[in-house]
Amino acid sequence: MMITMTDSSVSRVAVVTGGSAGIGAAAAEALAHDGWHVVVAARRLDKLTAVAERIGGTAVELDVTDQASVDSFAAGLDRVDLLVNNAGGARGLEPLAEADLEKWQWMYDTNVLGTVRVTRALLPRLRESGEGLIINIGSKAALDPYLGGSGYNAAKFGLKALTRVTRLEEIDAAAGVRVTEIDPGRVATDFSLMRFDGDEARARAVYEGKENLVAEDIAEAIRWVASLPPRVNIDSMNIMPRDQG
Ligand code: 8X3
Repeated sequence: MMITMTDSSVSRVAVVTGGSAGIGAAAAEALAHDGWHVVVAARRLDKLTAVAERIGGTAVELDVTDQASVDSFAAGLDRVDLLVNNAGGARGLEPLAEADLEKWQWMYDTNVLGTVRVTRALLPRLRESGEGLIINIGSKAALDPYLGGSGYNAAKFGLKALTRVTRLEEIDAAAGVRVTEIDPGRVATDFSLMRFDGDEARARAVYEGKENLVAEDIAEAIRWVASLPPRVNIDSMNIMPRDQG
C-alpha cells in the first residue's frame, strides 16, 4: 500500500512502530489529535487496524526484526516527518549466570537492530521533510543497571549509544533530522507480560501497590516533543512514576 502524501494540504505524517498497544497506541492517538496522519506499524494487524480506525490513521504490518518487512514498509511511504521507534521490549529477568542467549538476541535484535533497520530505511524521507524528527523510546534500563536486567540493560544502553550517534550524524547532514530519546520508567502496559512469557501473576506483581505511569503519560511527552519548532532538539527525557528512584 502506497501512502501518498504529496498534497501540501495533507497533514504531516508520523510513523509509530509497536503501534498496536501500550505506549505506541497512546502516542498514535495523541499525535492524531494534534493533526498528524499516523501510520501505525506492528506485527499484530488486527489490533493495529483497530487503533488506525479509531484515530483515522493507516495500519501497516511491520516486523522490525525482518529486513524484507522493513523494506516493503518503507517502499510504501512517500512522506515521513516523524518516526517514533517504539517497538521493543524485554524477555526474562534471569541473572547473567543463567542467561538465555536466545532472549538476549531477541532483545538486541528488536530494541537495537530493529531501530537501526527502520531508521535507516526512513532517513531519506525524514531528511526530505525538512523538519524531520526521530523519537526513540528507550527505558530507565538505559540509565540504571538492575539485577536480572543485564540483557535488557545492554540492549537499551546500546539504543542510547546509537541514538546519540544518530543525533551527531544528523547535525552535519543536509536537512538533518532531530533525534530525541525518551526513557520511561515503570509504565503499566503489557511490557511485563511479555517479559515473563505471559505469566499474568508475575506481571501484575510488578505494578501492584505502586504509582505506575500510564501509556498516555509517555504519549503526552512524545506529542510535546513533536510539537516544538524545528530549531528545537530535545536530546533526552527521563520520565518516572513519583515512587520510582
Ligand atoms: C521498562 C522500564 O522501570 O519497568 O522499560 O524497568 S522499568
